[in-house]
Amino acid sequence: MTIESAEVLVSSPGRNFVTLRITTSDGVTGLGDATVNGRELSVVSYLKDHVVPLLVGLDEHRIEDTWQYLYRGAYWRRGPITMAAIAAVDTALWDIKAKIAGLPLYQLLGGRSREGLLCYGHASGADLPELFDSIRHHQAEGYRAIRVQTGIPGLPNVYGVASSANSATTAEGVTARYDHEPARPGSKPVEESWDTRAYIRHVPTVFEAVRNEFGPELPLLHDAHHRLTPIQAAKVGKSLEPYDLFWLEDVTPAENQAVLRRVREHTTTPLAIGEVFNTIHDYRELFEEQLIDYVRSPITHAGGVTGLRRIFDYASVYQIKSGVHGPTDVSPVGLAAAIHLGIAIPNFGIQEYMQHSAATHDVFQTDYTFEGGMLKPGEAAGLGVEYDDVAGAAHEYAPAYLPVNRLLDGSMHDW
Ligand code: EZ4
Ligand code: CO
Repeated sequence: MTIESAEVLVSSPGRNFVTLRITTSDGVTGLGDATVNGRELSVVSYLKDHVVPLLVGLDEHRIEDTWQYLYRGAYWRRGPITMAAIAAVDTALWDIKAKIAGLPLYQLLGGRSREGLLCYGHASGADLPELFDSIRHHQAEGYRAIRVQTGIPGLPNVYGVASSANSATTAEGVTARYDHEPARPGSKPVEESWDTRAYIRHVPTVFEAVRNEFGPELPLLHDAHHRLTPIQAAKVGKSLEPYDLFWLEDVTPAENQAVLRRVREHTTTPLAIGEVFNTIHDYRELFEEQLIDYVRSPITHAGGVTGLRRIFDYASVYQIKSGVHGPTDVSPVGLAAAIHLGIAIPNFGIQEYMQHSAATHDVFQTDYTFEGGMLKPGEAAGLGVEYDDVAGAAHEYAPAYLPVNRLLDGSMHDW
């Protein structure tokens, strides 16, 4: 059998998703997620104009060879657009292979290594009462690990905090108060503000209050979202040590990896990095010098199941664990693939899970479950995701950008 066709499906059930569907000459279909939040159409073109024509006629079982063909064959290596396109092809081919085998994908990846994937959700609040309310709301939904982000006194709007702009009532009539995921429809990015000194003063007081209210056991996470210099990162890591974080994420932009040594010399707070990384090469220094504890890359942005599994195997040599990115801009296809991989690998750490909207699940019907704070794959053959063409076509692409970030004097800063 061979690959007969491949279609690039764009749908926007509240946010934009790019999905690749490959069909074999026997009529077996497979899905892959190619969504790059805020830059979606560049992957659509990469796939439609440059990848789909190459796929037709290939043996759908040759997953590794197809990966190498697209990676080495592009000549222009790495990068989020290329690696998302390769990820979509790779995931769709794994979906097809597992469907042909009549097995859920995780069985082809070695079978179960655990009962379910411990997940964390995103709690946030402009102030402490709102934050506590959000943490309780997440606990009531079953979450057993929680990311904490709050407003900072003096700053009008900050990353990770649900704001009035995105707490509007959705098409389904649900008030998405805590679904902050930030690419907002519109022709220009929203502007957020930042003051590093105010953040450094405020963040330990938040974790002290949360520990006092919720006790020592609850695993807590926090995302610094690439905003600190190494010495500032060291200071924040140190100041949070008494509150025993599960991890502190993206402390610096991490383009300068060697300097993370300085952060490590100063703090034992575990570090998670990599949601914007896309290849195994991006992790070499971080792994070999044991500069991080958790790997953040998702299947969608790191070359698919094949790319991410290789990264996790490499990480395991250094006792580094998975902590896969799972915001709502990774589609249910990308999330399902992460669940199959996460249930199978030996070095699973935690899975981020923000929960997609009902409108998103009308387009992507999934068989994974979330219960007692754990995600579990379903038992359908393949990835266990069906794409509904009618529901998908009802939501046209709408331009949307991630916010940009400025310091109080107007300078551009990392978002
Ligand atoms: O900003 O997914 O840990 N989660 C994050 C996310 C990212 C968005 C970018 O598309 O940092 O909120
Ligand atoms: Co993050």
